[in-house]
Amino acid sequence: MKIGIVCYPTYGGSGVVATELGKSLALNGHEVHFISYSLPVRLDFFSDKLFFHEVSVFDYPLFDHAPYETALTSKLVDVMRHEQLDLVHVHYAIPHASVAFMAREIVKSSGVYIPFITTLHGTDITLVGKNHSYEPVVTFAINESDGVTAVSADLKKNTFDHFDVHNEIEVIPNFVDLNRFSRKAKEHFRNAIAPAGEKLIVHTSNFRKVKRIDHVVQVFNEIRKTIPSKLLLIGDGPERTHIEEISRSLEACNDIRFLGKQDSIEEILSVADLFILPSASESFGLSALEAMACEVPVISSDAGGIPELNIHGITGFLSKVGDIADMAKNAVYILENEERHLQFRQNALNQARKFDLNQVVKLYEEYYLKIIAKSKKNK
Ligand code: GMT
Repeated sequence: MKIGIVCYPTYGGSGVVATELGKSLALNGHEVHFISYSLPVRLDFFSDKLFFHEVSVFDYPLFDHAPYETALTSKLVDVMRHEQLDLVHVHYAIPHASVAFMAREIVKSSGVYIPFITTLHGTDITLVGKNHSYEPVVTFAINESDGVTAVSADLKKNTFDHFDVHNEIEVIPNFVDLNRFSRKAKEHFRNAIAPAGEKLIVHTSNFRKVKRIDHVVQVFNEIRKTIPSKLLLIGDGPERTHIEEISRSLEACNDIRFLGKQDSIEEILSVADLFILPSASESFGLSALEAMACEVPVISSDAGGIPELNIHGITGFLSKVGDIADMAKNAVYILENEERHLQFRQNALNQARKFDLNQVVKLYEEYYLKIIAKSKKNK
C-alpha cells in the first residue's frame, strides 16, 4: 500500500505512535509518506520506503497567525495526487481530521477518491476537542472519516459520550517495540546515579498540567521517607519551571533530577525500579507501556484507559487521581520486598508483551485493507 501519515512531529504520544507505525509499515514493504511541519523526532533511519514532506507556511504581513491548516491541506492534496496514495492516516483529530476531509474532497473533485482514517489519541477528545472552539469541526470530521480508531476502549466510550458521533470506532491500542524497549545491562548508569544502592523512580512526559507531575514529586517525597530512593524526571514542557520550584522547597530536592528530553529513554528505564503516572486524564499511557516493557512496575492513577494497561495488584497499582498517600503506600509495598518486586517486574513485562508492535501493526494493516475495500464499494 501507499500510505500518507499526517502527525505532530514532536515528542507527544500521538507523534511517537504515528512515526513508529510508519517505520514499521515501511519495514513490512509499504510506501509511507509523512506530512508534517518538521521531521518527526523518531523518524531516525533511512529507508527507500519512507518519505517526508515538509509543510511550509507562506507568511504575509496581514496574518497574525499564518494559516497552517491551509498549507497542510495543500501539501496533503499534492502528495495524495502525485504519489497516488491508497490511503491517508491522520493522528490526533485537531486539526488533522478536518484537513484530511478537505483534502479528500479536493482530490475527489478531480475524480479520484482516497479514503482517510482518523486515529483519536487522547486530549483531542478528552480536553481540547470538547472545547466549543473546536467541537463542531471535530464531530463533523470524525463522522466524515472513512475509518476511525481510538487507542483504548475508554477513549472510544468518551467519544460517544461527549460528541454526536455516529461513525463506528475501532479500538487499536498503543504498542511497543519489544526489541528496543527491553531491560539492558546499564549498571554503570545506575551506580553513577544511585551510588548507595537507592531505588530509582522514573516519570517521563511532556510536562503538561494533565500529567500531574506535582503529584509525582509529592508521592516520591513520601516514598523517600521509608525507602532510600532517587527520582528521575524525563521530558520537558510548560510545567517544568513550576515543578522545579516545588522540588526546591522539599527536603527530597537533592534526590530529584531533571534530565530533560532524552532520545534513549530505554536506557534509563533499564535501571528503573518503579514508574509513576498519576495523570488527571490519560487515554492509554504509552510511557507506562514502554516502562513495563523494561520490566518496571507502574504506580498510576485510574484515569481513562490506564486500567486497560496497568493491572491493579499485578503489574503495579491504580489509585484515585490525587490520592498521594495511596500511591506512596503502594509504591513502598512493591519496593520493600525484593521477591515481590521481582514478581511485579515479571508481570509488567508479560502484560507489555500483549502490546507487541508486530501484532498491533498487523491490526492496522488489516484495518487499512478493510477501509480501502469499503471505500471502493461505496464509490
Ligand atoms: O497528551 C499527551 O501526552 C500527548 C498525547 C498526544 O496525542 O500527543 O498523548 C495521548 O496519546 C498517546 C498515544 O496514543 C497516549 O498514550 C496518551 O495516553 C495520550 N495522552 C493523554 O490522553 C493525556
